[in-house]
Parts: sequence; structure tokens; C-alpha cells
Amino acid sequence: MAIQRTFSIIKPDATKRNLTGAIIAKFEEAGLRVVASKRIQLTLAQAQQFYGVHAERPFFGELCEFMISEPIVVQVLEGEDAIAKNREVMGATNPEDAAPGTIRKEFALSIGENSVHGSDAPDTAAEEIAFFFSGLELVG
Ligand code: RTP
Ligand code: MG
Repeated sequence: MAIQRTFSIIKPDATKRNLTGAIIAKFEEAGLRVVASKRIQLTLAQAQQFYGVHAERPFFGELCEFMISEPIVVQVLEGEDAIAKNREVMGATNPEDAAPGTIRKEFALSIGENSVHGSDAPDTAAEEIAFFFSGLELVG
């Protein structure tokens, strides 16, 4: 597998509980390098645009309100097979189903407040990175 980049969000439930460092440590232990990072607070319009793929889902309103409730940390992670590796380190969407040692098993509060987001495929990773970062901000 080649070196890939993926997009990650440390979500409001985690930034609020001061878990940013603990979550980044999990990425680094898994061999993922942080090549871009910033702490921001989304507007409602930005959250709705980012999660547009889920617009028809029953949890869309709740998800967008949650994502703007506190600052988030958006990052680009780089490494061997980074997209799949990041999702492995994150664990299942619902922390009750997440494997031991994963971020969501250790830190997530619920299926909604689940501490992290990670891109699910190369095309979405590229779109999500471009949504938040300019080329100048990516330092490999
Ligand atoms: P993500 O996109 O955040 O990395 O998570 P994912 O792929 O594991 O989950 P996805 O199906 O894409 O859902 C996006 C986010 O929506 C919230 N969600 N809430 N209340 C619910 O039933 C529910 N289901 C999903 C979660 O915050 C999930 O990460
Ligand atoms: Mg997803």
C-alpha cells in the first residue's frame, strides 16, 4: 500500500474534555503523521455543507448542532494505508461496538458524540482535505 493522506476531526465532545493530545497520541502510535492541524469552530452553514451527504438522515440536525457546539481540531494524517488505518484506530461509529483500545471505545460518549471523524475513501479524503486546508498548510 502506498502512502496516503486522510482527513480527521477531533469532535466537540473530545476537545471539551481536553482529549486532543490523547487522541493525537493514538494516531501517532499507529504510524500516522499529523501533516496539518488547526483548531476552529464551525458555523452552522459550514457544518451542514460538510455533512451534506447525511442531509436526509434523521440525525442530521442533531449532528450539525453538536459539531458547532464547541471548537474542533481538523487535521490531515499521512501514512501507509492512512484511510483504513485511521478508521481502524477510530473504531466503530457506535462506541458500544468499537474494539478495545480504539479511540471511540476509550473516549466516545455515544453514537453521536463519538469523539472523531475520519474520511471513508480516497475521493472523500481529497474533498474533505480541500474543504478545510490550502496546499500551503500541508507540510509533509
Ligand atoms: P464519521 O463520518 O464521523 O467519521 O463517522 P462514521 O463514518 O463512522 O459514521 P457516519 O455513518 O458517516 O455518520 C456520521 C456521524 O453522524 C453521527 N451519527 N449519529 N444518532 C445516530 O444514530 C447517528 N448515527 C451517526 C456520528 O457522529 C457519526 O460519526
Ligand atoms: Mg462517515
